[in-house]
Amino acid sequence: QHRGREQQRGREQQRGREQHRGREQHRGRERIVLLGKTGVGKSSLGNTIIGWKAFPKSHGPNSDTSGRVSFTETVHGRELTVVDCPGFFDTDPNKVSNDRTNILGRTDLNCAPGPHAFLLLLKVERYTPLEQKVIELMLKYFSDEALKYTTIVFTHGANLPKKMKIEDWARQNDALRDLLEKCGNRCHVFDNKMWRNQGQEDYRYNDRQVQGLLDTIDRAVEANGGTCFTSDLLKNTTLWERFRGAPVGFQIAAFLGICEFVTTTVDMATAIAKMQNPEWVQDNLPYIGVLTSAIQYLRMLNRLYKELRVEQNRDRFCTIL
Ligand SMILES: Nc1nc2c(ncn2[C@@H]2O[C@H](COP(=O)(O)OP(=O)(O)O)[C@@H](O)[C@H]2O)c(=O)[nH]1
Ligand SMILES: [Mg+2]
Repeated sequence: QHRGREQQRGREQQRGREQHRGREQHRGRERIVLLGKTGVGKSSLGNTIIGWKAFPKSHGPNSDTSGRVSFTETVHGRELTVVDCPGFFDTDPNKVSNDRTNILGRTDLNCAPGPHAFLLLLKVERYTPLEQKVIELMLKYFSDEALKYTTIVFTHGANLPKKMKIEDWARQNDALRDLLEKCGNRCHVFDNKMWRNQGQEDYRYNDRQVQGLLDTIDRAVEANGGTCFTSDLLKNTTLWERFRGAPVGFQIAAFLGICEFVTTTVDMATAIAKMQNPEWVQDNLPYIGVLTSAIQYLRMLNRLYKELRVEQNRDRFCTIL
């Protein structure tokens, strides 16, 4: 019995050490990506987090892409790399591909092998249908996997009614509530201008919110098995697993591609057989007939698919994270 207890204690110690080591590993360096419309306060939040004016403020409504995009600083005992992604979510859907190279380029360069957290920035303001549209757009961009790493951060916290917590404020709006739930209800509020100094309330003080935010990120990273986010392409999955995880449209297209290959081959085989041995073709006409109908059917499917693709290109939304 005594030995049993010893073994149990040994196991617990081992588990504790492993957990500790896991935490240490990602505490070593956390990579955070800031996302949101121009003017929402990304650069300001970056500065609030790292504690000095590193990121330049944007002037005017045009998205600014100049200036350094990442800074590394020790904050509350963690080494943080904060990456600013200017101009994301400002643009119309037609520019999605530009944004895509923009964000993936930046996160790849500064965030290898991947970020630990996406901070999706929104303002505390009245939500008009236009803002709701932006939220819908954000949800379109983010895969479920990326949402597991996402925390919503509200800026302009001074607009938050007195004594109200940000969660309660956000839940009043359907689109925000939906977004919040998809992000595991992770959300924080800052006011990059007004909450710089400790006030009467801890809640309305940026430094406290930074601490809370970093804890939230830690918890999310832990829940995600201590790993950072990597896009599906980087994951070590078999071709079959990838195919199974692909959108249905892709699966159908791939299937039709294989069909097209088979139909061409059967067409060719029949033509060769006709040349080499017309009698054999005559004898097997019923079978060849069945094959030919099947081919025609597949061709029709393929035509349908091509039309579908034109339709798809018209609306070029895609999940990019
Ligand atoms: N009152 C207030 N102003 C803010 C806040 N965050 C940013 N700003 C201001 O909003 C403007 C745009 O901020 P910036 O950080 O450059 O936005 P970015 O384009 O998302 O990087 C600047 O004039 C900031 O001073 C905030 O929380 N409260
Ligand atoms: Mg900026």
